[in-house]
Amino acid sequence: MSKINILGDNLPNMPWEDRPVGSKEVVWRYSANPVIPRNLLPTSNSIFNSAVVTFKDGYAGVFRCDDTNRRMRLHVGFSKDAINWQINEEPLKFECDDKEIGEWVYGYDPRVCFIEDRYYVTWCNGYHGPTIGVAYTYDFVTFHQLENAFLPFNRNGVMFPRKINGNFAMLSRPSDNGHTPFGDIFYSESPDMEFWGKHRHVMSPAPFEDSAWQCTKIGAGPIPIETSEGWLLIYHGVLASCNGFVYSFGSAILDLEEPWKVKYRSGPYLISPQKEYECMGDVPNVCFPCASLHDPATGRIAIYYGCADTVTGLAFGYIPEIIEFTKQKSL
Ligand code: BMA
Repeated sequence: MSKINILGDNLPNMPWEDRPVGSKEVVWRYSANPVIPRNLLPTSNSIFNSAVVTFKDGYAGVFRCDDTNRRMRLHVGFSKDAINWQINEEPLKFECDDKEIGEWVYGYDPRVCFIEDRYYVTWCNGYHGPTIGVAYTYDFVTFHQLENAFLPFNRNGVMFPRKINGNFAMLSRPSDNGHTPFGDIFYSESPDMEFWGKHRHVMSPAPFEDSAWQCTKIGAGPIPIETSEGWLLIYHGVLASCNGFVYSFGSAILDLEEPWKVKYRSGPYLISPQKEYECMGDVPNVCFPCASLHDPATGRIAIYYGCADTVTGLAFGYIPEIIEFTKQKSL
């Protein structure tokens, strides 16, 4: 395997557990999963599909906490080790210059991306149906909400960690106002984080015959990771089974300067719902990744994923191995 260059700051203290002895899995689960229980807050029904990043000398995150009214809310949290989290009991409140945009309806499935000097949050924002909300923060205390990136209906807005072709760049997944039985990943650019255009198609669901776990719809997961092989994208894929949707995740490698061009895409999944906490919960059979941490020096990656729309799990791997797997098993 030739040496792969991975971008990002080194993170020697990131969460980690070695591959279990005898395991041949490319990505393996943390033995202490789930890392965030559903009732971490007195008012939480479930905590899942959440975003974590490095912040100061530790970590911060934006968490999807559905409350016991079953309202979808975002909460800020902090951690020293990225495993044990203190999540604010009060939901996150965005400051917004525009009253109409700033009116809170619901929010879920956040992603957080550090670009240049600040952290951007994107989430599925209720505005006459789901669309992509955008905000930024420097300190995880004050959040400034910007214009919604797209028209409804859209989900899974995931930013790239640097400008591409001089513009901010985002993946998204146009959808419908229900549980969307279709879905392709698209790419868009913006010069100012307000006006989005230059929309390009990235990928469609795979043919059932080739890779059934991703044959109904797909959506970007964590922030893509820049490597000398291209952007490593972890994404979820959905199979419509006779028992409902099944959410797994796999990997793709996108061209560095034209990320709508897919270089490789894994046929087999990396993780599919198999453990009890992934198969049982409010929505059974869901593994839904929204964030990762990585250490370029060792190639380690920790992937945070929602389990059964109820709790949050962690999985580990080595980026060079995931890239090799993606290339070798590409569709
Ligand atoms: C999707 C989103 C996710 C959820 C998944 C499975 O449409 O709503 O938040 O994890 O369905 O219910």
